[in-house]
Amino acid sequence: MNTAELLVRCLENEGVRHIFGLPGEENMQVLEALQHSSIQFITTRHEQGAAFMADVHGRLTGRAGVCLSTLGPGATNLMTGVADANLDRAPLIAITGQVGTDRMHIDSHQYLDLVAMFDPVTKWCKQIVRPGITPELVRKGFKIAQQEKPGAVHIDLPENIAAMPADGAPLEITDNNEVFASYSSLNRAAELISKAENPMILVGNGAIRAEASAALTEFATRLNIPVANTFMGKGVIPYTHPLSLWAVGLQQRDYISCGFDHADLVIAVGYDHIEYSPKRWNPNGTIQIIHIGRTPAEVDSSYIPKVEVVGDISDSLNELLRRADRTGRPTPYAVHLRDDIRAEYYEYADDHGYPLKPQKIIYDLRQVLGADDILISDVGAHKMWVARHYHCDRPNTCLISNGFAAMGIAIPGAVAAKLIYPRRKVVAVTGDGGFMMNMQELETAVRVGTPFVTLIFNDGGYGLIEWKQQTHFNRAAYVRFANPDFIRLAESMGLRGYRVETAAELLPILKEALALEVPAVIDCPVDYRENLLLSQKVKKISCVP
Ligand SMILES: Cc1ncc(C[n+]2csc(CCOP(=O)(O)OP(=O)(O)O)c2C)c(N)n1
Ligand SMILES: [Mg+2]
Repeated sequence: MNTAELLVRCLENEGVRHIFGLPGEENMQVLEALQHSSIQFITTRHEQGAAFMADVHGRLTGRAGVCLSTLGPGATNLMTGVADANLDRAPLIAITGQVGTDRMHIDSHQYLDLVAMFDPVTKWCKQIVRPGITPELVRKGFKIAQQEKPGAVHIDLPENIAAMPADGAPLEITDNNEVFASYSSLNRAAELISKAENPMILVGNGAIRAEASAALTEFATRLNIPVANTFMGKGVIPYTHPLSLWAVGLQQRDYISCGFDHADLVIAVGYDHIEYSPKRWNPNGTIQIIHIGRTPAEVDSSYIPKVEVVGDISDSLNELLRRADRTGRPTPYAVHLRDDIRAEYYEYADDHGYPLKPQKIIYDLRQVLGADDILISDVGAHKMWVARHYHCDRPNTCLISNGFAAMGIAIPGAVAAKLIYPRRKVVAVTGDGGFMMNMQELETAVRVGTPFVTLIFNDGGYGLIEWKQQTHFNRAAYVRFANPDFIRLAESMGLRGYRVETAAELLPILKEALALEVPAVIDCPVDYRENLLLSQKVKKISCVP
């Protein structure tokens, strides 16, 4: 056995079923070892695609997704997806090939110090400097990547070490690091909850990772406290629940801001500042805060919790339920607010405008996707509309990159989602800009047999930036471009392509495309005049007392 083979055994031991990557001379030993393994190697068309696939794999399963590149340019290509996993708190292991240890000290073809390079975009990075340390290094890497808050880990394998004889075996996995909140923190929090006039719950991605949906829904229902969730907290409580105030996170005021205006206590559950700064909802620091999470609160002048309840989230919520009492305390403002938010959602259900309004596209998408189906959003104006208008019944059914927010994640992400859940419908929603960043992975999708639908919001430009430029400068610059014929492009790679010519066509096209056994691309012209109209509308929101 050589080091590469031992590495592969260690990956099998961690339960790895897929590795996403691109071959190179310096990772050939690993590829060779994978031939004798139960792990499926998915060859991608760009290392960035491989990293995004591992990123989404990690986010959907809670177990680290694994990607592989060669040294130098392969590794630099990998970085964006690795950074995305790190800031989106998705467990990921990035493995890179490297020159031999005999030529790192001199000018060497394609050599870059990859451990130094990955340091700022990972939780931990190490080189395998001796064959025998592989089992410890891999176990430690997975442990760090998967523990709260999860993120990316980089392992560098020099080619001469990879080929050396290796002894040893994978280590036993004993990840058992449960943490429970103290009774004193629970008692103090319960007292605040019992006394508050207008409490509100703000849920973030930590609650999704902790699988705390059931406990949270029970907590909110029994105490009658309304719930808003961040983009990455979607589905933590069913959107049909009478206390659900849907998503918060538009970087300007929105209906939900009225909820915060009324609130005297925010119970933040698994909330992560990276998504939506507390300065946005508590600018003066006047709202009392209870922090409930698996890790202590981040420091922020707008986020100074009265109590930090640090431990397993479901356990904390269940314990709080036994201690807090809000009998006979209704939350009338939440009812008005919910009516306003819902009215706006249904306003566009039958809109016939062409190009289609973003609200209408997303309304139709919700009609064709079931509770367990998965939407993966790219980054741009379309993401804002997905976040605001696509509502979920269950966690992890709408994935939005809102920590790193990298364009280009949706298509590779959809490949990973479909590999994990072949029976669920998967839709990648993307802008025309983000589509062109990683559309080469559509060939990967055809080759590995992951039929999903890519829905392009076609506006001929970098819509979100145009929206912001118009808001700040009253004009736009350098944001327009020309697109290829997306249908012919898709067909040339073996996919089906559709172009939406009227608003009424979208629904039947979506249904047809989702029933196919090959991936499909839908080119949907979008009316982004709605972007500025939304900005104007939210400015005028006045909060009814
Ligand atoms: C990799 C990357 N580059 C640049 C940005 C900055 N950025 C955010 S949204 C956006 C425009 C997105 O355009 P498009 O994909 O067409 O989506 P649209 O906004 O038009 O819906 C840009 C350039 C980013 N988030 N990620
Ligand atoms: Mg665009």
